[in-house]
Amino acid sequence: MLTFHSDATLRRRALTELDGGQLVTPYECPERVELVLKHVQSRKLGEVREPEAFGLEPVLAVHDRDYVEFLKSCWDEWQALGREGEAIAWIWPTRTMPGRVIPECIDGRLGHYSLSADTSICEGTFEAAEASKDIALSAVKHTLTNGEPSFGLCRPPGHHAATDQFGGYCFFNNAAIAAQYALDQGRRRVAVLDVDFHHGNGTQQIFYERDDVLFVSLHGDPKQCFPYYLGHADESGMGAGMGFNINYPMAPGSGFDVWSRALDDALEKIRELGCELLIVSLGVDAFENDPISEFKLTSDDFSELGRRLGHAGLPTTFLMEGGYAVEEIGINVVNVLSGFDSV
Ligand code: FKS
Ligand code: ZN
Repeated sequence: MLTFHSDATLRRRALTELDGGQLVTPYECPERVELVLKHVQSRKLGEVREPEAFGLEPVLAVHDRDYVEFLKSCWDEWQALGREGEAIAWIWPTRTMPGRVIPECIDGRLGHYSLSADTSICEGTFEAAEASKDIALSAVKHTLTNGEPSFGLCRPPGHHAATDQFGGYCFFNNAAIAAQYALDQGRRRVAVLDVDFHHGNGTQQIFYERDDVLFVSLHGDPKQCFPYYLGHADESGMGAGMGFNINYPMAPGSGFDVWSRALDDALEKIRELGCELLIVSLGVDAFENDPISEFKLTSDDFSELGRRLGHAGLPTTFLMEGGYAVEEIGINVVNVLSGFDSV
């Protein structure tokens, strides 16, 4: 299977993440990419290619222009003010203070355009996010033109990014951008299957009222797990999108027995609803030793996941999302991809 990768994804090296009341070195670090790449190469998965540059047009097909402009200028504005640390939101429009007017001050805009305080904006963030979406677009373009599966080694990840909000380590929603691109290239219905431990709230929000993208997510129950405020089983879409959003929240501690039943059900729905392309939001943080997640999948379970995806028989693009048990993320990602290729 072809892998798309760019060193530009390494340009974001954030120093701070708010975690348990402390500022820690972020879990979502550039070493993640290097580890996955190492295993892609050592296990001879296939050729590694540089992405093509697609510009911002496909980004603007799913994200608001003011949001993209904010991401582009935020770090320079922050630095021009002489702020010492990284740009982190600390106040938000909330239920009692909905924020009718977008503030002018950078602190107010950081809250407006974000959903969590775990994600700083720093030097290189915008450039890495641009590379990440180019990787996703190059991977999906390859699958669309050649019918072959592909793997986009995206970083930063994307599935928490909504039309105009960043957070959960995500800035551009790579899977949503790739799905929209496939529609613009003539596909009529695309499935995004999100197997990351965390609910893909951004992807859900972007397509919630549409029937041309089926969003299906397996994740930790938001009653206990990030992002807490979206991802419940009764969120099934709205208007034309009714029935085209399917959530499988599962209790922390769930293993492959429970998880794979949800997977089989998800694949059945994807088949029934006539999807022409499968985009997999491939987080491997459902792994038993992941430091920030709570499912119990083993490395062998990831191979079985790959095989079951292969049996679905659809043109498939894999896009990297989360996964933090650093040494094992490469093993688990390549297990999925080789399991898929073995079918
Ligand atoms: C406290 C933990 C805050 C929340 C987890 C973010 C998960 C991100 C992810 C993605 F794929 F997007 F990377 N962080 N500091 O794994 O879903
Ligand atoms: Zn995750």
